[in-house]
Amino acid sequence: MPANLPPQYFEIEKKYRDARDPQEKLVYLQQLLASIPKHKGTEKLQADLKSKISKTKEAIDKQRKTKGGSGGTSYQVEKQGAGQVVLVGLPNCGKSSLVNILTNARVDVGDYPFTTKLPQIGMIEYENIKIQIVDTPPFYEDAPAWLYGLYRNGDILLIMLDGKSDIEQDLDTIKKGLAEHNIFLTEHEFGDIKKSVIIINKIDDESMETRIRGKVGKIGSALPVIAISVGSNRAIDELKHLIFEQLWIIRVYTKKIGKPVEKNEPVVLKAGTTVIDAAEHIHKDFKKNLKFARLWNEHGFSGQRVEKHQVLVDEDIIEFHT
Ligand SMILES: Nc1nc2c(ncn2[C@@H]2O[C@H](COP(=O)(O)OP(=O)(O)OP(=O)(O)O)[C@@H](O)[C@H]2O)c(=O)[nH]1
Ligand SMILES: [Mg+2]
Repeated sequence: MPANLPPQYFEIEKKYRDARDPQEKLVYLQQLLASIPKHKGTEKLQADLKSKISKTKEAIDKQRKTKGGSGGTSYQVEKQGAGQVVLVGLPNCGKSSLVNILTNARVDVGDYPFTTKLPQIGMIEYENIKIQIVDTPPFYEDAPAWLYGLYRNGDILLIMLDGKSDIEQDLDTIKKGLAEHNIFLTEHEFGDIKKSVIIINKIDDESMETRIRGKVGKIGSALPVIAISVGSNRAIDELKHLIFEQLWIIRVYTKKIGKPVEKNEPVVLKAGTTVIDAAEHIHKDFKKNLKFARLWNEHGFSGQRVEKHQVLVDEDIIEFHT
């Protein structure tokens, strides 16, 4: 065994030895390779690890083929509610714990990686609407194609990082892996640009929050970032609000002429929707026959007539006159 291996190497090696699943083993082998200093003294160890990595990849491929081929299994989640948000994160960062705290779903949580094997769904109640959240198996190199399919289908990706780990490196790993599948989090010449929110989990107390502050600034230049703790219930309501904001949706209440408004069942529309678009969304005939509308909101409207191209905002109350 070459000298000068960092203590982290031995911690990962122990996890590698305890791992049963080949996908789990692959993650640890890749972490082991990344953790060793690259110099002459470690060349043999690097070669050994690379050989183990390729053998493990072969074993995973074989396993997939015997289960019906890598393209054979597909897990898609039909959208429900006002929007679909999909979790993306390395093993053990707390994805399933978040789904449990945000929804009534009870998904398995474990202090070992690869607890989640298949997508799981929960509904987040945000004020008077429901937002669908999809818990996913962990992100890793060579993850099955359907996992990327789940990511592509989401209206927003919630990129979750473990605040106790190296968040810059983990975010980099995720971004690179997504980019290899043409999924980009920020402006790019081609491929899907996914709206995303970065969640740094396990920021359990003030001192951790102070420690992480500098890093948050660094990684969050282009994307919204929020530090939370599922374990200590920190910033969970703020996260819900951020998810709602990032979905770019508005809730509009329609009222019958001369009747009071009911606020429990809003119509959910895309931000930027106009009066006429809303009329069409609600009923094709409304659009055809619309003469004008009246609007109420907290920004100065109290039943005034508005034009068809008036842009609606969240919580507008609208009365269609046909
Ligand atoms: N300290 C601390 N631990 C947490 C927090 N959130 C989750 N954990 C713990 O982290 C471990 C992993 O949690 P999971 O929710 O299973 O993580 P996951 O990302 O779903 O894991 P995989 O399904 O394997 O990808 C569990 O032991 C949780 O109790 C947190 O905010 N603080
Ligand atoms: Mg999980």
